[in-house]
Amino acid sequence: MKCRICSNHTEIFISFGKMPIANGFLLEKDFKNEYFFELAAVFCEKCFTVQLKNQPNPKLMFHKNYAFFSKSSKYMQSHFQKYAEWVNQNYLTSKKPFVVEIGSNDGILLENFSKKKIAHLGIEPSSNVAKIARKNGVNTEVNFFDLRFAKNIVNKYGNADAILAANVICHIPNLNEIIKAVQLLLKKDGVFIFEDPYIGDIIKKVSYDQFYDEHVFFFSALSVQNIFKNSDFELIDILPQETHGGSMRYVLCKKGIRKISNNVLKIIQREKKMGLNKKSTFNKFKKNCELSKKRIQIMLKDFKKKEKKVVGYGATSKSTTILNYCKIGPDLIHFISDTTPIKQNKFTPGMHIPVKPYNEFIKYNPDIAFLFAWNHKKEIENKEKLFIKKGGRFVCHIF
Ligand code: DWN
Ligand code: SAH
Repeated sequence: MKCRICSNHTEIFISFGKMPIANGFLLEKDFKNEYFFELAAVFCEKCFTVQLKNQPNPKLMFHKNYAFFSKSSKYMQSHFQKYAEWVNQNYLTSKKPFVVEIGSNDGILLENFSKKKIAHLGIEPSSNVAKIARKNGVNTEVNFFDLRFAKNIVNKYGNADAILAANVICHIPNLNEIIKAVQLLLKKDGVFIFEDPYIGDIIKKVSYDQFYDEHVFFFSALSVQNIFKNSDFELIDILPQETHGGSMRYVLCKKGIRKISNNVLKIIQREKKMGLNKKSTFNKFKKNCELSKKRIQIMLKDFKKKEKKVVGYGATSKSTTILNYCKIGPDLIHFISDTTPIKQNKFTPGMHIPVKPYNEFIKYNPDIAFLFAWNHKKEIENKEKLFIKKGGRFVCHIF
């Protein structure tokens, strides 16, 4: 296929096989109409982006019943509070700043600006999560962010001092158009800041479960520099984040406006050493995914033989890739507990494991919990001290 960024020819380095919509939790009556596509990834040897070969239509993923609510993690709430403070202190210098967020979900980040009475706008296509944001005082427009919509925003609200995004730029396939939209919406001296799961961490940890329908791009500093090469923007800072199993925050502004931090060169050099610009790195990653798959299958079959009570913890989007790639069904994992009401009493996409409310986890008293929400390990282990004390074990494909 052609690279979405530079039109270079690319080839698949890994296929995870047939996959359903990662957040498409469903009822038994809908099993027969379930949607599947091939989840495969390519690496562009020219601009160094990793991307999905096919991505389902965004309307199949982001809609009035979107199943992910950002505020389901306390740790993420504090992360976004700090993110907002950092933006406020470093980048909001005008008298009456205006902050725009792309993919604002339930308002987890923008509520921190709203509380300080700072003018803000969230752009969020999933109306159910947007409704919660509005209820909490976060000004939100229900729409996909694109060039046409950016023009509407400029007309209605004016230009922005800062455009923020977390875990969403990697979701949007027409990224070249998004850059034009950001260019149009931002003030001359404004900043564009986004953070997403980092391909360097994915390679190192073999966290292949970051590959699912919503994540169409996997960025590195090297690829971000190339992606913005032909725009008005330059990369002025890069800040590693612990969130979502290892993320990277990128700060961009119009060329020549601000000083470029030493972090940029440092991280780019580190990435070259890691081989994030080489196809062979991704071929090796594929082999590591296959090994991880075998290990997980052997482990779960062994638990079954020993008649252990095994459940899943956190019906994450990521779990859809693990379950379908490793062919793990309800015979190996009896149910998955999750605190999100819209997921409960439904089945997981593709492998159809029941999803139950959190209190079922406590009632069932399992021997083993597969930690699908491994990125929230610290928060969850803290909450589950009793489970661990009673001999309960968390397992995962990562550790
Ligand atoms: O990029 C994305 C990130 C930001 O969020 C989206 N495309 C979709 C989503 O990915 P995810 O579903 O993999 O995210 P999480 O944050 O790993 O999901 C955690 C899940 O676990 C939620 O459904 C809530 C649940 N949970 C729980 O049951 N008990 C979470 C915690 C912390 C808990 O204690
Ligand atoms: N920023 C939040 C939510 C991430 S999940 C966080 O970090 O927790 C991704 C969100 O982006 C979803 O709420 C989804 O509806 C939204 N989204 C997807 N495509 C979008 C687009 N083109 N424009 C704006 N938001 C989008």
